[in-house]
Amino acid sequence: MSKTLVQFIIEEQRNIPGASGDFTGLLSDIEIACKHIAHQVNKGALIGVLGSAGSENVQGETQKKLDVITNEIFLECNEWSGHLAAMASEEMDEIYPIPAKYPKGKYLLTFDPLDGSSNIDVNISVGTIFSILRCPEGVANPTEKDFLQPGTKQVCAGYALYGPATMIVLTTGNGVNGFTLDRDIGEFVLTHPKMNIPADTAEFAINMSNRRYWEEPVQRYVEECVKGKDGGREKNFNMRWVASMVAEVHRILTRGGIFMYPFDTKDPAKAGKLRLMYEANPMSFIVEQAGGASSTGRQRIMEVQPTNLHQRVPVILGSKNEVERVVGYHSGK
Ligand code: AHM
Ligand code: MG
Repeated sequence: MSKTLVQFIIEEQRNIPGASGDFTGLLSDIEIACKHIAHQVNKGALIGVLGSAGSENVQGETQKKLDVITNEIFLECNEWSGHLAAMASEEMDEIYPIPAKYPKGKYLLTFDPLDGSSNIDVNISVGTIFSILRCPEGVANPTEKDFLQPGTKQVCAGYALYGPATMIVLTTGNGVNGFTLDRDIGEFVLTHPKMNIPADTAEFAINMSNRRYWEEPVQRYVEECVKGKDGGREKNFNMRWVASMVAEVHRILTRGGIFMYPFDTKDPAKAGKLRLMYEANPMSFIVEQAGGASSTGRQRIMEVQPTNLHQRVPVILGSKNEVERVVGYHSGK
């Protein structure tokens, strides 16, 4: 019989002295939330959940109905069990302390409940991204500053991909494993053990419509990829852009590639598009654990000291040798 996600985590936790079972319980709640979200995404128009909610999130982005619904699902599935001290979401202005009627736990959870939601109405893959941090020692009522830990402090990071199959891919700092939802038994089962990103690739992903706003190092790198063998590279490159980061990272984990949402001057007030706490850090942890690399172009993403819950960062991640090349261009090589 195939190993289920919960069985996998229980077995992994047995190797950690003093593990209390809290973490296993938390992951099991997250898994249930992802099953609920998969159901909503899967039913789509049949249950009237597509389209705009008519509201904006803290980032000034129009929320889809499913952004709001999936955020509620994540809160509801994770607030009651006593494993968390607080949560923070891309879709909420402030952190969400665990309500007083529930016991509090030792972990903090950050999440983007429905990443790539601009794709939802056109029936293209979307995902959920999450990251687990420890609540600082002695803090009973965490505030925003308790969340501002660099990515290197993450205990676990994962994503759910709602594609042709629904998957959860996660790391606890001991490699990356992928689980596929078997709808016949209602469980995620281990289908992609020890995922590994090849160091070399001939595939890049970037939103080319932003080209005129990029900095010179990214201009140079992409120009070289486009020219391929005619421009000094040893191979020709292919390009993909799904506009769903989860689908993009999953492709890279499966067959390699480089993904970039770099700094651009389109809106100089923003350091990038993607959010450090909900997107960049968890994806960087996963990518590094699979043998890839992740950088802003100037710094390892997981070493960025967060200063704000909703801050944005440039993201360049994927196959190690290509990421290192782009980083090299940023340092003038
Ligand atoms: P979202 O969290 O509002 O969905 O935004 C994040 C998404 C990523 O999944 C994707 O890589 C990027 O935005 C696509 O941006 P663009 O539409 O500029 O190509
Ligand atoms: Mg997002």
